Parts: sequence; C-alpha cells; structure tokens
Amino acid sequence: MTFSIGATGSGMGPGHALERFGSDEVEGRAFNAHVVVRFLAYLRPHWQRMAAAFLLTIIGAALALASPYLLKVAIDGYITGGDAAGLTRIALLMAGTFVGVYLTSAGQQYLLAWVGQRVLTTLRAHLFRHLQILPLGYHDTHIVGVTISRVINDVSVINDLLSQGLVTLISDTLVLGGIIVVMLSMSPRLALVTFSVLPLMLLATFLFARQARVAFRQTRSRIAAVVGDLAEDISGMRVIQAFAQEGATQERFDKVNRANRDAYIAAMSLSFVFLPSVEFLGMLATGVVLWFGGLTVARGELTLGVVVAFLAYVTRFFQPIQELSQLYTTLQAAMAGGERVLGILDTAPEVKDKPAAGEMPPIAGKVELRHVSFSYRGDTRVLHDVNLVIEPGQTVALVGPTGAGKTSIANLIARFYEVTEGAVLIDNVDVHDVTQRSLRRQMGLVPQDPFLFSGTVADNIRFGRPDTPIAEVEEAARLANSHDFITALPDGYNTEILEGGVNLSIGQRQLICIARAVLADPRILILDEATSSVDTMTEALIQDALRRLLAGRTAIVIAHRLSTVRNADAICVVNGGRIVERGRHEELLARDGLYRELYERQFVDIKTEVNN
Ligand code: M5T
Ligand code: MG
Repeated sequence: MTFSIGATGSGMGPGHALERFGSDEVEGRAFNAHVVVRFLAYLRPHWQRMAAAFLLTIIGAALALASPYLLKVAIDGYITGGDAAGLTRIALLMAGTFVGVYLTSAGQQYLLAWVGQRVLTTLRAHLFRHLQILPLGYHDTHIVGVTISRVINDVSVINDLLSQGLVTLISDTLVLGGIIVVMLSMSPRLALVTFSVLPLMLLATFLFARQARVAFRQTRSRIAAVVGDLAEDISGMRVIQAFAQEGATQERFDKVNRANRDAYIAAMSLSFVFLPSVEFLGMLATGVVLWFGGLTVARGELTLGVVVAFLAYVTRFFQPIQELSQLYTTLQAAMAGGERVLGILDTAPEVKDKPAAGEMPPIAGKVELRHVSFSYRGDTRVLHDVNLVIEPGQTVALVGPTGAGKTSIANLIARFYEVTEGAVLIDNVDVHDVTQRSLRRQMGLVPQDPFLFSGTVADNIRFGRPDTPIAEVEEAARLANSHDFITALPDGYNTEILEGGVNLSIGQRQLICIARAVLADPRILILDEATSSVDTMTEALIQDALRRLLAGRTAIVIAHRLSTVRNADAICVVNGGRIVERGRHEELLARDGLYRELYERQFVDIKTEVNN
C-alpha cells in the first residue's frame, strides 16, 4: 500500500500531475483491524487519561439521559399536582445535571486533546525516525511532498479516530442504548411506534456508508497530490521561472488542487445529503410521537409527562446516530491514512545491519571493491564487476564521462546502497558485517552537490560533531581555506545560511563542506568534486585545502580538476560502469586510450590555465 511512482510512470506536464502524485488505491477495506490494533498501541502510555475521559463520558451520557426523565417527573409529579416546592427541587436538579454535562464535556475534551496531541507527536516522531533509517533508495523513489503529507495529514486523521472517535463511539452507543431502554421501560408501545422510522434510517446509513468509503479514501490521496506538487514546484521555482513555465505549472497545480476540492466536495456532499436525512427522520419520529402519544394521552392511557419526555428523548436519539455516521467517515479516512502510514513504518531499511553486526574497529584505511556489480532499483546494472584496491593513505582519482558510475562507486563505499553482487571491504572487513554508524563515523563525504542546512555557517561546519567549540570550527575552516571568505561574510561564522545555501556560491558551499569533512577527521574520505567551474583563485584554494585534507588519509576523489588527478596515487578511468583503465597520470597519457581522450577534451582548458 505504499505509494510509489515506480509503477505509475513519470510523465511530466499538466496531464500527468495526478498520476504522478496522487494515483493511490482508493479501494480498500472499510475496517482493517490490523491498522487499528497497530495504532491503538499509541494510546497505551496514556491509558489513565483515556480511562478518565471514558469515565467522564459515561457520567456525561448518564446525565444527558436523566434530564428528559426529570421533565416527566416534574410534569406528572409536581406541575399537575401543583407542588411548588417539589418543582423547585426538580428544577434545581435539572440545572445541576446541565452543569454536570458542561463540566464532564469540558474535562473530556481537554483530556482528549491532551492525549491526542501527544499521540500525534509520538507518531510523527516514529515516522521521522523511520524515514531517517530508510535507505536512500526509498527516498529516491518517493516524492517528498507525498511523504510529507503522510507525516502531517494522514497522521492527523488517525489521531482524530483514536482520540475523539473512540470516545464518541462509546458515549454515543451508551446514549443510544440508554434511550432505548428508558423509552421501552416508560412506554413499550410508544417506544415501538417511535422506532418504526429506524428501518428507513438503516437504509439511509447503508447507502451512505457504501459511497463514503471510496469518497473519503479519495480525499486522502488527493491532498497528498496537492502537497506533492506544491513541494516539487517550490523547490524547482528557479527552473520554472527560468523557462517561463509559470503558466503550465499553474495549470498543473490547479488540476491537483481542483481534484482535491472535488474529492472533498464529493465526500462532503454525501454527508450533506445524509445528515439532513437523519435530521428529517428525527422530525418524522417527533411527529409520530406527538400524534400517537397525544392520542394515547387523550384516551387517558399515558401521562402527559411521558409524552413530553419521549419528545425530548427523540431529539436526543438522532444526534448520536448522526455522530456515529460521521465517525464512520472519520474511520474511512483514518483507514486509508493508516494503511499509508503503516506502509512507511513497515518499509524495511534495505541497508539493514545484521543482528550480529559488530562495531567497525578503528580504520587503518584499506578499501577494496571485489567483483562489485550494482543496480539502483533492481533494473539496469550501473556497475559491472568492479575491482579496486586502495591501500591505506592512498589517493585514488575516479575519472570518466558523465553517467559512467563514479558517484555510484562512492555511494557503495559509503554503504548508502547495498551491492547487488560482490563485496565492499574496508580493512578486509566486509562492510556488511559491521554497523553503518560505526563505519560512517570514520568516513567523510564531500558530496557532488554540496548540501548546507539552514542555520549558521559554524553549525554547518560542526554538523558531524555539534558540540565542537568555535575555536576548533575556525581551525577546520582555516585548514579548508574557508576562513577568509567566512570572516568576510556579514556575520562571519554566525551568518545564517538560507535554505539550500542559496546565499553562497557553489565554490563557497563546497569549501564549507570540505571544512565539515576536515572537522570530522575521517580515516577515509570520499570527495565528489562539484563539476561546476570555480574561478582560478577558488580553484587554487580548494586544491590547497585538499592537499592538506588528503594527507595521511585514504581518499577516493571523483575528480574534474587536473591538479587533483595529477596528485593522485592512481587514476581509475570509469566508463559504462566498468573500470577500463588504471595507472598514474603519465602512464595513462602514454597509453593513448580513453584517459588521453578525456584529458585532451576535458582537461585541456584547465591545463593551459595551470600552466599560465
Ligand atoms: C551512473 C544512475 C544514473 C546513471 C548511473 C547517483 C545515481 C545514479 N543513478 C541512479 O539511478 N540513481 C542515483 O542516485 O546510475 O550514475 P553516476 O554514478 O551518478 O555517474 P557519474 O557520477 O559517473 O556521473 P557524473 O555526471 O557525476 O560525472 O545511469 O542514471
Ligand atoms: Mg557523479
């Protein structure tokens, strides 16, 4: 039941927006006990408060049942008899029950909100924790906005059901049962006549429930589509504006937005047709009681008080029925949402530590790929039988045309994905046999797309070790040659980085990422150079920083700069998922193969710059 675009295609353009973001299954079971049991567990820690809420509910229900009965006592016992003192007592008692209803309802609402918000927070925390251990492969195939909608919207309908829903169910069932019993005991005949509208009620409820299931499931997937589209468009706004595609994007958003509106209106109209019909049946029943009861009173077979009490009970009788049917719609939304949320929670972290996985001992730095083959989503292979041995302290450069598989090799060494065949070994230990944490703590990564979090520059540098004192942060920045440009920023190390680092240049972002890696002081460093060209000054700064950073570490550098390549102990030329050439710069140049070709085409401009 997880939502995946894998199966639904990925066409762009307005026509496909719904399929891309919202093509969820709308059929599903009306009641899935498994879903309910799983989420009920979230109420367990709050059972005392829930029990208190239930108690208040029961008291409230009993008080609500009492007032029509008091009406009957007042009329038959005191009004007709002219007993003023008795009437005062009853009136006070009645006022008392109203105060009681008020207090129990306030207390109950407070407790439910208290529990509900905690359940919501816990559930979101669990989801987030799980999202953090899900492999990158999961995030590659799931649209961010749709996942957000799961964490925000679906979780909240589940909570509606758990906290409000359960209590409504209990209290309404109690009130209904209570009214039936009281009516039957006061006048079985009048009670049975009143209940004659019930078959109509059952029919209406049945018709409604059948439609509601699909309608309320639709609302779940449509809102996910809106958030999904919105999130993608906002992050792609630069491209949208650059290509003047605001119109087409607007059209696409309008489409999901309208689909969401229509789904809600469809679901709501069901309620709008159904709820008044319940009300109508209630009035019908009132008429029946008035007419039949009135005749019975005229014949002297029933007291006036009983009829008045009946009239009061009848109006109360249909309210719980309305609420219960609304609860049914909540149930439908929660079932749909619950299945999706469980879909995330039950997605196994693909890159899972073995139960017996030990800690990676302090790494000396040997890296080995043994007959490694790999595909991202079980489809086309992107790496074929890659073999590579890097001795501790060596720097190996990976070069090759775009899409050759260089980043993929780096991804496997950092164990972001599991190899499809073969093995990755660090210090002759299969990375499979140790925990990811113990491994990654000793590895550093400077990604191809330098990612900065919102927060200060200093916080971004100390990301891997948040409690690092500022002096060490500055020291790392100096080593990474970032200190000078950082101090030139408006607030120096305290400069706030805007989302995605847009207030810094790509070169500056990469310098900060290098400082981050310096601070982490890893034994193995993976550096995926940003392809974007930086000016020669920054280029020199980065090179200088790298020289210091790479010293004494094992380094895998995906290189686009000549100087990095030249200084490497070995160069591997990757092409079509294979290592096709390896050797030192001069050897490879002499060989007149792909490296030479790449060198002449790709590096020749830089070479002239370096030589000048
Ligand atoms: C190699 C595919 C991509 C390409 C092949 C990173 C990544 C790659 N791929 C995925 O399907 N998912 C991913 O997350 O794998 O790609 P690469 O390893 O990124 O190539 P590269 O690093 O050599 O290229 P570049 O452009 O960075 O120099 O077919 O579709
Ligand atoms: Mg790459």
